Amino acid sequence: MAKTPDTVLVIGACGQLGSELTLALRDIYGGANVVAADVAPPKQDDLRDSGPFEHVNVLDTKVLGELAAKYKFKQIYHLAAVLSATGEKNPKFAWRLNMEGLFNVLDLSLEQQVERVYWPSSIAVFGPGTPRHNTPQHTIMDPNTVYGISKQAGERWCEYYFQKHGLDVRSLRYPGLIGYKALPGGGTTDYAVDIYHKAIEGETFECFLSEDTQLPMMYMPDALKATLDLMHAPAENIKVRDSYNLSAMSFSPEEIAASIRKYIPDFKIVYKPDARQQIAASWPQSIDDSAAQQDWGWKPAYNLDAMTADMLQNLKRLKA
Ligand code: AKB
Repeated sequence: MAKTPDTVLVIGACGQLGSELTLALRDIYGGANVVAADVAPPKQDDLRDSGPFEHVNVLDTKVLGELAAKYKFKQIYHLAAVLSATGEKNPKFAWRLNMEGLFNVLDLSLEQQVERVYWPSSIAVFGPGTPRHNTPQHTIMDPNTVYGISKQAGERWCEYYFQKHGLDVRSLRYPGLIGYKALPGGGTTDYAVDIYHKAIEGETFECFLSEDTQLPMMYMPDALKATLDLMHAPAENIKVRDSYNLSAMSFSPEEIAASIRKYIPDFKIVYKPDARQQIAASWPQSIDDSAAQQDWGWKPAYNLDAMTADMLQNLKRLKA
């Protein structure tokens, strides 16, 4: 007998990660089986035209319940969150959206017997007391942004729902994510996306971090691969039930600028660090992801120069 395809819900489907992950999931499960949900409709034609969209605020449990009754989801990817820099502007709202949103999804998943849940964590769970180089999977975690605090608490709740209720919830601690299809919003690592856009437009880039601020980063195709590999791994391989460290590359603004100059020699960057500098200074510079390598075979494909070549080529094509 043919297997019924999984129905999948992506909450936060129009964001930087969501818009690409939704398309990748539609390739796997079929467009009609992957419901994109967000507070505003998709801007990208391919996302709008490839499957259903539902207007959803993750704080609205009534709408979430109606949606689950209508589609009978087997998997939920809950990506909606207020990121690090925006969170500092309205900490109470960031806490409410990030925590209450997670509880709503976890409880809905239990009620509706959803088989598998994905929820992203971040390097923001680490703080000034964390070892900054090759940060281990288990170590001191003293986040000092509301975003980081909500991600750390969320990790504990994911593990709790797994231990107490058997809910198969899985998570990755993403570094800064870089892609050409959608812009990020409100993060400390966003500069590493904006810089490519300015370079292509022939403009000088004003960087809000200082030139030597090293941060862990990842190109979007690797982030998609990691997410799907984690979600498709057999449950017995998933040994970490709070969130996996995940790593691909680390670089500073001056290093990404040098990488861009290999293709655009007259590219210019100036440095005007702002409040985001302090957030970046509290985060790790590099991450030890050996648990992800061992448990489900994680291996990134892109380094800085490979990412730069691909980003510039695709942005040139899109802006032509
Ligand atoms: C941010 O900068 O807030 C995010 C993150 C590292 O989680 N990109």
